[in-house]
Formats: sequence, structure tokens, C-alpha cells
Amino acid sequence: MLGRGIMAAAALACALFSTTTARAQQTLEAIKARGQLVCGIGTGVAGFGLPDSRGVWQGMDVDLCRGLAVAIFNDPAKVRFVPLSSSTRFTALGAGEVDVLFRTSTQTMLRDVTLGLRHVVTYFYDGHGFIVRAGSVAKVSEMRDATICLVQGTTNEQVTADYFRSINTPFRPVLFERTDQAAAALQAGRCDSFGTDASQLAGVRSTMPKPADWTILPERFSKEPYGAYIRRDDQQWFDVVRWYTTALIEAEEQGVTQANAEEMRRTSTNPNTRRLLGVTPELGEALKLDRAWAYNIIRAMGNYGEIYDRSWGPETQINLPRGPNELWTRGGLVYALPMR
Ligand SMILES: N[C@@H](CCC(=O)N[C@@H](CS)C(=O)NCC(=O)O)C(=O)O
Repeated sequence: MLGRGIMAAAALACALFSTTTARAQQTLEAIKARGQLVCGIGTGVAGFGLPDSRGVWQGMDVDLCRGLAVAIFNDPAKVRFVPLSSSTRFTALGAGEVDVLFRTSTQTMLRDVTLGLRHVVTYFYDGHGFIVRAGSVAKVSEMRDATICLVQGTTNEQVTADYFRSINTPFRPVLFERTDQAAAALQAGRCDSFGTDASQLAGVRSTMPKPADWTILPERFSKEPYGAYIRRDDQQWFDVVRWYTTALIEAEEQGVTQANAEEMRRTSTNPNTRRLLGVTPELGEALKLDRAWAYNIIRAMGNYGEIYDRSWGPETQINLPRGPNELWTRGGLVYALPMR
């Protein structure tokens, strides 16, 4: 009797496992059937994702979404952007409202292990900082009893609390749902400082009426390595998102650019370049994508450095030096695992 019960339970668990895994494994197929990638982005921060005067989203996270659409459809327009606040982003992904998050999301152990999600490859290295009115304070430790604007659902809440507790100094947090609300409160004098990832502070500062009135203090209080997020147990989609992000970096490492990709594909004798650009088919076949997937991405969006510069480079309002987001060959942390 007991034997039969256990057998039935085992059969049920196995059926459940196979259906959930089967369902989880279907993101890429679902996207292909839908004819469009659905990408979770931020609610609006210059540099990562902000609509321009024509209402077209511009920024690094947005471009990374477009590049992924090229990997699948060879068309950067086959993507729908879903702006998500920090506190709703992971629930929306878990519920299947979006296929992937490229949304200033720090990769942490607890997020990776406890949310039923998975983060995939670091595409941007950042750290927590504070912006203050120019000349108000020189160091964060001077902000005793300060009112600090923070965005709900971010790592920045904990980082700020951890730091002030560590120096035994009281502060008053003021929480907001979105970045623009926190930035407006700062400028309206409702808080003495705004604490978040330094690149986002640079983005926010670049859109202020008088950026020179504001200082991003030099200290950094955490590591905030951003990765794309997907649902757990979807190995095929994990592979696609992982090696897509890596291909952008590999292209820069190999000197393949938006301008020279076509010529490199025709003339390069470097086996790694020939593999990357689909002269030989093995990389595309392994991912069940077109053999020219990486070539198409670089032609449409550029390599990692070109995507970075389009949003943060010297030609932009923000002009954020690459720093840790420089290639490892130039003293940064950006490194592509071997694509072979
Ligand atoms: N990297 C941190 C913070 C990321 C974050 O979401 N920052 C806020 C600003 S403080 C945000 O919403 N940024 C994107 C947006 O508003 O578009 C995290 O993963 O929790």
C-alpha cells in the first residue's frame, strides 16, 4: 500500500517537474512565436534608459535589449520595452510579464538564490554613492541626522543603512518608488542627499537644470555589478542571454566594430573572429540562433565599447569615464569568457 503511495507521489513530482521545466525552458520559443522580445527596463534614468524628445527610449540598458532582439530576429525594432520600478521589477519577471531584465539590477547572492530568478554575466560595474548640494559636505560621515532620499526595492537602502550604522551615525531615510521622484525631492530641498549607484547619480545630475550646483561625493560604499535577470530553470535562455552579452565584449576585445564588421567577416584570418562573425557555424548552432547572430548584433548596435560610449561617452551630456567598465586589457574589469 505504502509502496504504491510513494510511487504515485514520485510520478506526480516528476510530472510537475517536467511541466515546470518544460514551461520554463520555453522563453526563447515563446519569443520567436510572439515575434517580439519583451524587455524590462527602468522608469527613467539618463544613461541607462530615458525617452528622448521624440519619446524614443535611449540608453545602455535599452540598447542591450535591442541587441538581444537582433540576436533572435536580426531586427532591433522587434522589442517592447516595459518600464518597471525597482520594487516591481523582479515580480514582473517572475510572473512572465517580461522575458528579461536589463535594468540597473545588481547581482547579489540572495537575489540569485531566493527569488526563483537568475542573473546572467556582469555588463556594468558600479558602486553606491551620494549626491549633495555643492559645498554642503565633503564627506558622507559629516551627514549626521541628514535626510537621505532613497528608492524602494533597491540595494541602496541596505547599503546606506549599513554604512551609517557602521559609523554609529543617525540619518533619516525618505523612500520613493521612482528615481525621478527622489531627484525632484532632492532639488526641492526635501532631502539633503540622494543615495544610489554612482552612474545613476551621474545620469540624474546631467538632467538637472544646474548640474554644477550638485556634487557626487567621491566615496563608494558597495559593489553594484549589474547583470541581466531571467527566470530560473531556463537553461536555453540563460545560454542565449549569457553569450549574447559576452559576444559584445568579445567583439571589442577583437577590435570588431559596427564599421569594420563586414570587412572583418570577409577578410579576417583570426579563427576567433571567424567564429564570432559566423564564418564558421558552430557558435550559432550551439545557441539555435542564426550563424550570423553576433555579426548582425555588432552591425546593428556596435560592440560593448560602442554601446557604452553611445550612452556615457565623451559626446554625451554625462561623459562618464569607463573606469571599471573598461576592458581588462586596458585596466578595467570587462572580460569575455572564451567563445570557442
Ligand atoms: N543597482 C541597485 C539600484 C538600481 C535601481 O533600481 N536604482 C533606481 C534608482 S535609485 C532605479 O530605479 N533606477 C532605474 C530607473 O529609475 O530607471 C539595485 O539593483 O537595487
